[in-house]
Amino acid sequence: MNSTKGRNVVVVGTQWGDEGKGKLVDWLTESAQGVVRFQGGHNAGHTLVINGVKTALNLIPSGIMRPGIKCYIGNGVVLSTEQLFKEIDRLEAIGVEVRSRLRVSEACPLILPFHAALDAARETGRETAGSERIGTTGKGIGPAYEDKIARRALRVQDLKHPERFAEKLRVLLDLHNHILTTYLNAPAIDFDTVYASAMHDAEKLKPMMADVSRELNDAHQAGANLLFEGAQGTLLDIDHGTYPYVTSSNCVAGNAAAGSGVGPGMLHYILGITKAYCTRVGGGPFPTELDWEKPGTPGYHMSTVGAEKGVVTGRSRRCGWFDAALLKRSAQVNGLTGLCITKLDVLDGLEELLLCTGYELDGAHTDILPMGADDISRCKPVYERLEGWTQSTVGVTRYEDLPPAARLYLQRIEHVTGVPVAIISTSPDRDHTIMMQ
Ligand code: 2SA
Ligand code: MG
Repeated sequence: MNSTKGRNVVVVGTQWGDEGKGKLVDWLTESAQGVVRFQGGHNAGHTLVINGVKTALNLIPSGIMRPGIKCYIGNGVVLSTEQLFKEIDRLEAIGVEVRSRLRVSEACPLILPFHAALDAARETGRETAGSERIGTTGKGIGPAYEDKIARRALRVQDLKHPERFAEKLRVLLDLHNHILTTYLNAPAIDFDTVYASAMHDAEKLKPMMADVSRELNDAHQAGANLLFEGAQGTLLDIDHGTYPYVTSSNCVAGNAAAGSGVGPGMLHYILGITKAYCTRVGGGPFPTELDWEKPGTPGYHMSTVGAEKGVVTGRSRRCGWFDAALLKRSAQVNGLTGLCITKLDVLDGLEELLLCTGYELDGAHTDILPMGADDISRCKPVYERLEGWTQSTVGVTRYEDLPPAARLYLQRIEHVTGVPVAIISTSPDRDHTIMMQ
């Protein structure tokens, strides 16, 4: 996949996030020299387990856990310097050197305290108006991207110029304080506090500020293997997801190029990280959702055995059967080269497995997830029944050692989605991974 020089891999989530991208990026980093984040922000929660020790990352690329690997935060990421330094301190406290290895694009839009305030107030506003909450992480991601698109955002490069920063901040804060106090019934944010804290972080960030686009292109020219680490998942993509129940960035593979400043020709292998069942945190339609709160049910099994809790917010994730028709959409919009099936071991012990191969929508059959929440919420899944397996698959590292029913399950996924399974993960541990030939 990336063992040849100059071969770059994009790792994307194919469902609603939390497919296990962090583990795979860390694992693939063995044959890479650089890891790049290209969208999202500290709403991401990437968990890695190395020698039994668990580390959760939000903003910093998962490659940081391997000594010597360069890590890049591309222009497509919305950056909170406050969160970045919290994460750096946390990592440095456990002996991981970050500052000398991390490069942050000067073009990243900043997440500032009023973004989180707007995020929270908008969610409350939706509820008050009788709409369902989006179920955001409350980190200010959406409002920060709104400022970027409206061409008024403060960016990392503005931190180098205190006067320019103050001027732009004043305008932005006036606008948002007006919205907060007039329409959202929330208190105003104080200019001096935001400014002082940004200027304090600016000094610490300066040595890491970089022209990431240029550095990535140079590294590629020099023969480096790069890994592009997606956050969230395809069905949370602002265009291709279950709109409006989505995040505010493009999570699909194509954005690895735009969100980091490289050409699409530099993306050689698109690896779709896919959980062996489905989960979703936050609101929005989920055709194969099960009752995951009732003990003794398959949904409860997935929720408890899979420890399905949000890394950032601690919210319970909703659980359901594998949706191959959703995967078909994902394969299409990402141009997937191969799948990596994660958490297969969570299904151990389930008597029967249901696999969604299409839907009934308004009296007609469709074999691919339609676009947008309104149509998706009317989809009734059509299932194929498969036998489960009783043996444990935890820690299996050879395909031949998987129970025949587990192999059949994987083969059905390949067949229905049309994408080959390249990797199988059988526990959160770095080494519990099957690589297909
Ligand atoms: P936001 O905060 O504006 O990006 O929220 C919009 C939607 O995107 C979903 N979202 C996520 N879904 C899964 N995992 C995410 N990261 C954390 C994790 C989430 C957590 O890894 O567990 O801890 O709750 C993530 N980030 C955003 C979100 O739920 C909304 O549906
Ligand atoms: Mg996560």
